[in-house]
Amino acid sequence: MKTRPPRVMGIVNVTADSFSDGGQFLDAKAAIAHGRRLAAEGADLVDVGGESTRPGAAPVALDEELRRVLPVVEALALDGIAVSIDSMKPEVMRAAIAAGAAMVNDVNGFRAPGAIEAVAGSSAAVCVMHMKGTPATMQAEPAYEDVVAEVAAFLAERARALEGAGVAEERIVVDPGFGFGKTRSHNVALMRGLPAIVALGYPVLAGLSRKRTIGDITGRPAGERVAGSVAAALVAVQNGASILRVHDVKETVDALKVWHEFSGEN
Ligand code: HH2
Repeated sequence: MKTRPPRVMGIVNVTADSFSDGGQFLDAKAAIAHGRRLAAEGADLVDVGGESTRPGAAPVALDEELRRVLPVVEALALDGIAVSIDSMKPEVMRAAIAAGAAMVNDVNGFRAPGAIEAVAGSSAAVCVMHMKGTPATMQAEPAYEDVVAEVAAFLAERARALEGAGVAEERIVVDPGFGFGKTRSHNVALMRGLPAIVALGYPVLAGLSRKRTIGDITGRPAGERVAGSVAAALVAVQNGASILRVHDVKETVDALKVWHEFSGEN
């Protein structure tokens, strides 16, 4: 049984090419203002990323990623906002923690050399996500025997690796990585099978906001997937998710309030 209401993580993409909001917040000022807006709308934490992970996205050089994210992390953290850094690069993780980030969100599951070491000595929370392949290749016919079992086994192994390096269990969050090397039917299986991920014993983060599967189900382009995304977020909560990573914070927070009141559940 969950004991706390779900948390909402608002997304700030300091990128030129994110799939739903690329280019909108590439400028530090615009990104900081957006992060503040999301916090004011009720985000419990704000996830700052400087490299798009959309299928086929071009990698971003280390210097450029640091230049994009650090001023944003620093300004939001100084405001007292809980900031998560969305990066696969150990150097970015370290610099963001030094700038005040409270969480490191790695879509690569801390598999890069040095990634575990970058977080181990800090007190930052860590989000370990499952991705099959890399953003460049991940949507090229991803295949699983049993997607839920394979994702759960991966997350358990990565969490053990982090704990082995001294990251306390309480600092770890796991995420099945909706859309990262998954077809629509894999995403559906993971959503229905989410309780098996929850059973690993770590809080589960779910990120479905505006993603292609929502578009496939509704027939809507990325800019018109808010209602579909909110519905997905509620199902994720029903299935045990503790943190929802969303672009549309206000709408998600409203939906959670109504859900909470009517269902009597967290
Ligand atoms: N999804 C995206 C990026 N980071 N992190 C976690 N933990 N879980 C997710 O599902 C997740 C994530 C992709 O969404 P977005 O940031 O909007 O797009 P882009 O990668 O194109 O910037």
